Amino acid sequence: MKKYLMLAGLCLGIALSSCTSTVKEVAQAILNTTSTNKPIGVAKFYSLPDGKMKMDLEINFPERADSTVAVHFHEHGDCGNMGENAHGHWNPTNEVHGKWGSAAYHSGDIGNIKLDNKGHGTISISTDRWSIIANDAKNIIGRGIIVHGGTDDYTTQPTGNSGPRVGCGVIEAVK
Ligand SMILES: [Cu+2]
Ligand SMILES: [Zn+2]
Repeated sequence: MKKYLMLAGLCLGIALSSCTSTVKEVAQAILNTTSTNKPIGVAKFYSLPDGKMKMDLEINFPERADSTVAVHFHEHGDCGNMGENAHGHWNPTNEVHGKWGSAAYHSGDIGNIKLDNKGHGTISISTDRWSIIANDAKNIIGRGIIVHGGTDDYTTQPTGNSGPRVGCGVIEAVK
């Protein structure tokens, strides 16, 4: 009996320790301007205990102070050619472009982010549309993140008419 109790205690201990270590950063993207390759933000991705993933995106882009920028995940993790090499919106579920959380949208349609008078803005999103599992359609590793110089109208296909590609980063695994 005593042995079983000890075993139960041990299992509980393991469960607790795995519980406290589950919210860990698993991926990150450093965003730079496409024109001068200057840092303008960072996206950090976390695995949550419920299997979802969370992104904390922070933008510091003084040149774009008091404006709204649109952010999307694009297909390719290549920021060359002023961000054009990132290609179109990443769309693993074959949906139309749209507003995050609406009836249909691309899995990287983060949408518009308002920047304050210093060019600072943040957004946090938790979703089951992303993973970091190799060969999974939902795998975000290696995708591009594009910051656009205009606003996403959430309607125009397939881009939201979001304007030029002013910032770019690549989602990379954090070991
Ligand atoms: Cu875009
Ligand atoms: Zn889209």
